Amino acid sequence: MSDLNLAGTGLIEMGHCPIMPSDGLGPDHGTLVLLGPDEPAFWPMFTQTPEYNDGASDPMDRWSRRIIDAIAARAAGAAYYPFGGEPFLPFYTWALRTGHAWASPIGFLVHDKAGLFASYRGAIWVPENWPVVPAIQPCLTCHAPCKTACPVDAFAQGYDVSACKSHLNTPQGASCLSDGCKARRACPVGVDLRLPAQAAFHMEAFR
Ligand code: B12
Ligand code: SF4
Ligand code: SF4
Repeated sequence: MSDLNLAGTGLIEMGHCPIMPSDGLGPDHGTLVLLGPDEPAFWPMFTQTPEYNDGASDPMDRWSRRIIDAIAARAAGAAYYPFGGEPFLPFYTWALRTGHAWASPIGFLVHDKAGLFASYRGAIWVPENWPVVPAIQPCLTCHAPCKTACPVDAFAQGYDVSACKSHLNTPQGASCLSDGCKARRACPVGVDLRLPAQAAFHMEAFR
């Protein structure tokens, strides 16, 4: 197996999976390496970047393209992104295929290290076949506090996005906005990795 040499990029490998013809990408063989923030070091590093400080829109997506395009060029691979508008690439499905993320009881992905704060900044395609070594799903031995932590029960049936957003716009929703989704925060996996400022940045973008 090769190494993408991610040192100093602010990113880590969140898992990798074989590419499949049904993925609809150019290449039909090789491996997709999913990249995510190297928390908790990521946030203080990101806030020093030109993209965070230039006042233009979508700073994290622009930063992701700059860094991940460079990693792909170095690896003689190709870069793919979860953002950029429809049609979205199937990152959720790819995450499941890595064996390091699963559908949690509330539907969001849970990762073996990042827990419910799993998120992906991009994926790199490399031509080699990297073996997949699955981890053990943490939910198998958990009493699932994620299921009851949402104050408006937004996960009673699927994910009620409008109930969630309405709550975020009330004074009672301040804690979700400033510290991140209470349901995601209830997950014990990766609890030491999370910085409230990073969660607040994403919640503001979501709202
Ligand atoms: C559209 C979208 C949303 C929509 C969901 C609308 C809906 N009900 O479907 C909205 C805007 C509501 C949303 C919200 C959030 N999202 Co979102 N979203 C996406 C996005 C861009 C596209 C999904 C898609 O359509 N894919 C296309 C299909 C073809 O791909 P697929 O993998 O085969 O699709 C599977 C999933 O869509 C899944 N699925 C179906 N319905 C839902 C609903 C939810 C909520 C989830 C998680 C999955 C899911 O089933 C499909 C088949 O397996 C993905 C990125 C991506 N490219 O996939 C992120 C993504 C799923 N979201 C993500 C995140 C981080 C969030 C937020 C937490 C943002 C935030 N605050 O940081 C919020 C949730 C708010 C909260 N309470 O914290 C992460 C995953 C997080 C996780 N742990 O599961 C992703 C992967 C983006 C990333 N860069 O990492 N999101
Ligand atoms: S709180 Fe427990 S059940 Fe819920 S996603 Fe985290 S590990 Fe899984
Ligand atoms: S952000 Fe708050 S209201 Fe929205 S789903 Fe999470 S816990 Fe519920």
